[in-house]
Amino acid sequence: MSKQVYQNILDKKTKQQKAFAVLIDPDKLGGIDLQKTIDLAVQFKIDFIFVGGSLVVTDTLDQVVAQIKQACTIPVLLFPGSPDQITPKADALLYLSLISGRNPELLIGQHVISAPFVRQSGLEIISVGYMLIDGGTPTTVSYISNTNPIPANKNDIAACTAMAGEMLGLKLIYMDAGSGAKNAIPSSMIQQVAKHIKTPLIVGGGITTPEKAIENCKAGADIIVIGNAIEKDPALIQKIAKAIHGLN
Ligand code: 1GP
Repeated sequence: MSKQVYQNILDKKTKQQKAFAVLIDPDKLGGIDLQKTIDLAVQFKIDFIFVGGSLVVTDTLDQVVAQIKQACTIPVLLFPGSPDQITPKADALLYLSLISGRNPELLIGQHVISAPFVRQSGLEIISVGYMLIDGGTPTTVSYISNTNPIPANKNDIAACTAMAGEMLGLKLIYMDAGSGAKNAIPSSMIQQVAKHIKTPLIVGGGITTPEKAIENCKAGADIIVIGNAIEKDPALIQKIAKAIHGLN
């Protein structure tokens, strides 16, 4: 099993290079031009493409990943809302444990059930401490996961949760305000978390401007994930890529 994607993330962090990931939700394809998004991602040298969503109700995952892989060499990471959102066509699987919540199914239960299938997939498995942060409005992921997000002003809880995840051996920490969040994660919280961990830090949810992406990178995010805003305006890929890569 290759370890290329995680090594790539670690190398970027070592070189203090900030990265940009575009999130593609297979359910939203009706509204977006996938090929156009891929072309822009290639043109503006996006670092990663995440594919998934908290409620994938269509069966297009396989097809979407195949189309991306055919069109480019950008690493494709699955960001699954449930164990059935897995295809061996991707490069790696973000193997999420929802450490901000207290729903045992999403901490370990579903992992146990899907373990043989996940291993068999041959995907590079990257364990992730996934932390939901209150983004000011109930999101699909908080509803579906049946968990409470960490309050946006509780920086200490976020930092302790991330530290615990790191000490448990999780390879990445992902702070997410949820797709389409009203409020992105406050920079002070990102700063507090980044100060306490060495693990690469992914930040997403409700980021809609290059300014916010820059602010979050400066606060300590290593990878910025944007989905919703790009679905609405694919041209934003250029502006955000310039902003994030301009820091490197
Ligand atoms: C959601 O972090 C991602 O899980 C991206 O969020 O769709 O709001 O950009 P947006």
